[in-house]
Amino acid sequence: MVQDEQWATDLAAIEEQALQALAKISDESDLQAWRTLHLGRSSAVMQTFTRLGQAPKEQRPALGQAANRVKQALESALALREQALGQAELERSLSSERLDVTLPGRQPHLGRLHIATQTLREIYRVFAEMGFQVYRSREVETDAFNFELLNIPAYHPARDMWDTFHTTTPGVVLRTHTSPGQIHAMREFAPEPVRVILPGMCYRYEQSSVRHEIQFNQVEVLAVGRGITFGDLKGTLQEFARRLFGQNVRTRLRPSYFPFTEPSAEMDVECFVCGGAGCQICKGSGWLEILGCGMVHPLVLQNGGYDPAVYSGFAAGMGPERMTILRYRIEDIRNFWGNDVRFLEQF
Ligand code: FA5
Repeated sequence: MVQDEQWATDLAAIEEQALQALAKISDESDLQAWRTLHLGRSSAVMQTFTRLGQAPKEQRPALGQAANRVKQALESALALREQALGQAELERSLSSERLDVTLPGRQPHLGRLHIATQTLREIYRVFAEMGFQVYRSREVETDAFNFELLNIPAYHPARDMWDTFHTTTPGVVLRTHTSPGQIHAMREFAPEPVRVILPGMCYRYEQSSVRHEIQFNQVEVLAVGRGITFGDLKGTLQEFARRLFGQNVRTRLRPSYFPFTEPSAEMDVECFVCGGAGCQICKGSGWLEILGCGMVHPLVLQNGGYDPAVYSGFAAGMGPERMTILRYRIEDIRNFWGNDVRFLEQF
């Protein structure tokens, strides 16, 4: 009986000590340590089961029950504590990470089309409406396509019109204009009619300035077929200008010279800034030059595979960046490819 009492006192002490320690625990890792210490294999309560064998036989069932009660009491106290800690952790994270769904959303940073691409797309749209398709031609060309086949022989002074980037391969250049694409397109389509625009980057070994870049886009226009006249050239380009700049825009053609067109001309539009009165942008003339053009030279037609006695055609070449700086009064053409987002974000 005395031994029995001693066991009961021991168990009560074990339970009390464990519960006191449990009450002080406030985080998950301490809880795990408590589990090992008070319910693990070497814990006092589990040791009691091991020691049961030493007790008198008739006392063993009562002692076993008492030890079991303490073990269960500790387990359920642990479960309650775990639950309470979990709840406290949930409340803490809910209050610290609270989402206010009524706050305005954060705008994602939207990219935009480059201003040159915007102008190019407008030009594509207008020519598509007039039945012209886009024809892509290469940026690295042979001397033959960039010059010779366009009626600009090696000795010809007109070569000075195009300052050229030569590559380390003799006879291979970066195209100085989109006109060599005329020969590629004609050779592909001959003897069928051609109605294409050829957009793309061109390169010139020039001193860059507010109006000149060493790389810039051009859009070439080419129509070849039977009975095409200078009237078709004028009508098409005038209509293009109206659709791009507005129905009331006035245009004029001035005689000019290009070795691959005869006759050749340049087209001006009335200055958008002063409406023709004369200002700084148009240098007082009231007009802005937007493109070079002319009737395809018979030699060029022949080089493209068309008999000039039967076929004729017109061609034009314009600079979208130049047109854009005039339209938006941009001070320096070098902004286009200078990669300054403050400039690009304005459009
Ligand atoms: C030519 O390059 C001719 N191939 C155009 C042509 C095509 C005429 C078909 C007749 C028939 P030009 O060198 O003028 O011509 O250039 C045409 C346009 O390209 C210019 O009006 C201008 O808008 C643009 N351009 C020329 N050089 C530069 C440059 N350095 N920087 C930016 N734009 C330029």
